[in-house]
Amino acid sequence: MMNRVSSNEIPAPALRSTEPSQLATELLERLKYRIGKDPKVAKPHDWLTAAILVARDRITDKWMDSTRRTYATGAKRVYYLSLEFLIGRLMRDAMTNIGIMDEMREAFTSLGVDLDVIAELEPDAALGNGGLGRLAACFIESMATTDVPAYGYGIRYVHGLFRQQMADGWQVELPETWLAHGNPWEFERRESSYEIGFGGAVETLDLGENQQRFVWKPAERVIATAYDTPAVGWRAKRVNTLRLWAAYPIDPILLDAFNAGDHIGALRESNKAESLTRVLYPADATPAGQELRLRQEFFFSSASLQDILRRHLQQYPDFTSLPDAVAIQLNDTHPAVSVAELVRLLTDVHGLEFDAAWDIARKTFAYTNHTLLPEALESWAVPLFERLLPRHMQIVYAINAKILLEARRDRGYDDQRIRNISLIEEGGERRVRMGNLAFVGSHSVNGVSALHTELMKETVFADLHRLYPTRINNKTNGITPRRWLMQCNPGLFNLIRESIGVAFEDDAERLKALDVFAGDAAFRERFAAIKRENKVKLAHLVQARLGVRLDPDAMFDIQIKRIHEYKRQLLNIIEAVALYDQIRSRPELDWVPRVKLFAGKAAPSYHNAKLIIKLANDVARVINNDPAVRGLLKVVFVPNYNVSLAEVMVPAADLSEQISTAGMEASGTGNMKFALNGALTIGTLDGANVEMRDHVGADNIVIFGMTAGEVARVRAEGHNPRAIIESSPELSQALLAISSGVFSPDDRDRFAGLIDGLYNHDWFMVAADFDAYAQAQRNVDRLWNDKVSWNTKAIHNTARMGWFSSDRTIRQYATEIWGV
Ligand code: B1N
Repeated sequence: MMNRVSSNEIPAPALRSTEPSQLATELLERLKYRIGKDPKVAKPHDWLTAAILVARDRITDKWMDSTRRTYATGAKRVYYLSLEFLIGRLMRDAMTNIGIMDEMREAFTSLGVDLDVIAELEPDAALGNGGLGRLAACFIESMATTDVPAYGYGIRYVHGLFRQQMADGWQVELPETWLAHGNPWEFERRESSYEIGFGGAVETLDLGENQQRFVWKPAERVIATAYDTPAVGWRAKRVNTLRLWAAYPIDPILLDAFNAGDHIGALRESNKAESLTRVLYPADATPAGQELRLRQEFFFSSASLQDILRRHLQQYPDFTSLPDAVAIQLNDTHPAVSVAELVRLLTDVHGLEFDAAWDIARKTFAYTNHTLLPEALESWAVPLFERLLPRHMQIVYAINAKILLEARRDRGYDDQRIRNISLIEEGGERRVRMGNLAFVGSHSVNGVSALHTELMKETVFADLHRLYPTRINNKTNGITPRRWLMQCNPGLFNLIRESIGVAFEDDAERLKALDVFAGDAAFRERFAAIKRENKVKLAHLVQARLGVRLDPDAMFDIQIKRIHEYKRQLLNIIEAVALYDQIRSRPELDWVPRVKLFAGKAAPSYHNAKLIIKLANDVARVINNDPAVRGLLKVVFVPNYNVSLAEVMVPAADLSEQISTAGMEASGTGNMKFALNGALTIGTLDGANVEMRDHVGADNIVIFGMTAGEVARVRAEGHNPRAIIESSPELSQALLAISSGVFSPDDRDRFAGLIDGLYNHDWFMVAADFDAYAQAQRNVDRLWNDKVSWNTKAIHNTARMGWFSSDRTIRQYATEIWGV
């Protein structure tokens, strides 16, 4: 009757006070009753666990509210299927979003503990490689923020992305163990478990009248068990669920074998099952073509779909309503086998006709493409696919027959076009093309920047685009401004608040109001002072980790991302060498002091990428120890790049390097993080850089180099990189120095092969773009010397980057693809 909380009930968190004294009480309570420790003997990790439990409990009531609200309103649910979620730390994010950050810090102070020290102990959840996984993490946060009822589905890898160590300048990979101290964020859901099959055979049951039923009898089965993590949005409007699957054996131990004395054999099945979700494949924009990868993809796709269908049947009588109640977004082709699995579940398990199931699938799925690199487009050898997923192979053939018939009969496609759109790559080894499967099985296919989307239409999907001309659409990537401004750059965040008020906290495009402050000298000074403080912080980190002293008044020029030839870290390093030459030969000139910082991981099997890391370290050693450069140039490679390191490096950048070969970086999202935090970009007209130029204005970004069209033309017509190199004395000299062993006296030929590649084919246009890049860098130097102008441009960048909020991206997905 009385709608009031009685005194012996636990008040809902909204009603619970956020007074530091109340939070301190809760911390002590968690410490005692959940961890079993007295504050006197509590270790820092115990305090971390207590802090997370206090935050998590406050989130949990909101979480249940959100779930109830979704049921009650019958709202459409969005499922984001992704093999990667590169989350990083969660505690600061969660506390900021529920609005208890400052109070928590005070509560900890009252207990004699420093929250900032404790927060550093939280391991990064590194369940992703790079941009694709980080985008999924930003989307999870933005879907909660924009009140979209959503679930993220992925894999609970025991080992996330490897830890990178340097041994004599070479990358060494070490296992990452984020679960070593347990994971207080997650809830294990034993009741949400599904069987996942592999291999075996398909039985055909003849039902008469030309009717057949197919029953897949898998040879192997494992159990998928759910682990849920709450995902809280800004101001805790909504809390969604990130559901990650772990694999377990059906029989944890084979008792017969054990009793017969075969103690190892008794655990073989168990080990095999658990190895499925043990480790994240460390390949970024490259295929990880092993069988275990296909097993991971099918495992999490099948578990997620079974979960989605079960939930649907709790609320609806059958599956005809599925496309109205459910939207499933495929994050790249990694979950594309879902298309066949949904058709199988609907027909073989739930008894629908093939055509009805196919129609439902197409209306339910949407697919995001993240790369055009031909070597990165996933495909599976037919014999492997057939052996592991025999029923899905049949379904792929059935879909293919349908599509090819339509194309040939209704649209007059010739043999060449038929070959291009087929789900099966013929000629040589036959392979299942996962991109084509995802394309035909979806009602929407999107790219991640305007340029990338246009190139999708012109290249890999040209013939499918002609067949389905309205299917391809663009959704330019975004980043969450909570993590990438509010949390990582509190100095700038507070200055902005003080200047334009708090409206931008709920609508990043309101940052525009900052634009006029670019003309205010006092504001510029404060903006610059905050940048300098962030640089001091990074300098401390570099000093502590590498023993290299950095001058915070030098320009911090930063390139951080996965190491890949197309991203052209090599171009940046060669330019550093050329600059080094110039400083040494003309020391009397007025050189701008610069620190070139690099960080990023290489795929363990990517030879050239690892060599590029070694080159960066070799060049750094020589330059940093040469008294002739008088500290005017420093080069630093910071090991073990991850989300938490990015949170320190991004706010400290003056210059952001976004220099991929035009046409090759689908979008980039690091580019957005830097510009939002007031760095100027030096970049090519690639990915989202193009749209960033449109938003910040051509005067506030430094663009150089060949366009995507020019790159395509040169590649088609062939070019002569040797002639280009020989006509550029600066470039020739730098390449000669590197290839002749100036930076590798212990192994003079170490880089000869790498440099030969530039002379002989220069696929990534490093030589072709060098002069334009070097010239652009000297323009950057000139801008730097005019501090008023530099700071003005930096402020314009921050003010005009609001559009790149992932809230905007998610709203576009919601209205234009998901219909929510
Ligand atoms: O996805 C990001 C984009 O901003 C980047 O430009 C793009 O390179 C990145 C296989 C990938 N594309 N493809 C991958 C990752 C892991 C893997 O196993 C491919 N990552 C991207 C977000 O749209």
